[in-house]
Amino acid sequence: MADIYEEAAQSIIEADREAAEEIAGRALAQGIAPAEIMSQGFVKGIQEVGELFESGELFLPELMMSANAMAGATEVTNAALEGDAAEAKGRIVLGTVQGDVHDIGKAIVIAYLKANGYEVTDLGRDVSAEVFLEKAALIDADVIGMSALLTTTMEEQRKVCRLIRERGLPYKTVVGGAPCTQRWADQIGADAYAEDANEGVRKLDELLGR
Ligand code: B1M
Repeated sequence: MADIYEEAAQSIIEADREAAEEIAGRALAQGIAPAEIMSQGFVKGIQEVGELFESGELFLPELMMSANAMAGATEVTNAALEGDAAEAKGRIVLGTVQGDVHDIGKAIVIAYLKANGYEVTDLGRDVSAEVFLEKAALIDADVIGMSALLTTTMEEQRKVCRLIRERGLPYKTVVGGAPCTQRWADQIGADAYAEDANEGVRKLDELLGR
């Protein structure tokens, strides 16, 4: 079993999308849960790539190719997570904040929420505070979810929370992404922080009393 996790991580490090998709499919066929092959395999790979990038051993074009391989693996595992809930547990709009294009983690969170009975509207990436609020109003959302991967773009989460308070809007807020913490969520007045996709589902269940 450990071998396939190692292979998964390696396919991301080698930026081999074809291999990543094949390994994801093989893992699912072997009965490994989508969450398991993601967290024990592919995510380990992209984390290592991030570290290599940070230490200057890897450059942006290579990082982009690894991200592309990661997107391939995510598509395969997310497809296995499609939910068929008869009645939605709640309505969520979720996007990556303005100035930020990191959306791999967001795609995983969305798949988990859908698989667990939530109706999710994906706002995409580089989403401004006003667009979060407009779209939330449009679908009468219960929750606004915001993903931020850069220390510079986290501030956008604060902005959305502030506008909600200033305008007296009814939405709950959940924040996530690598630089975010519970402390940050408390500081900006977000209703919840989720470290990963599983916790995202758990926090929403708690927030909405499900
Ligand atoms: Co970028 N990048 N990147 N990058 N990139 C990071 C974030 C970085 C930490 C890498 C590093 O230096 N070690 C660093 C940020 C440093 C900082 O701010 N402190 C960085 C940088 C600097 C940059 C650029 C500025 C590089 C440049 O241009 N010089 C640039 C910025 C572009 C922009 O956004 N404006 C950039 C670009 C890119 C790519 C486009 C090449 C690519 C993204 C492709 C894409 O997403 N489509 C990329 C990637 C892949 C990364 C790393 C390597 C991996 C991110 C990832 O996908 N992780 C990343 C290093 C790292 O994070 N270790 C890095 C896997 C994913 C499953 O995890 O996204 O954390 P994550 O999501 C998790 C949880 O966080 C949580 O659940 C998810 C699933 O478990 N979660 C939520 C996330 N959102 C949530 C929302 C929720 C709940 C939970 O509810 C609302």
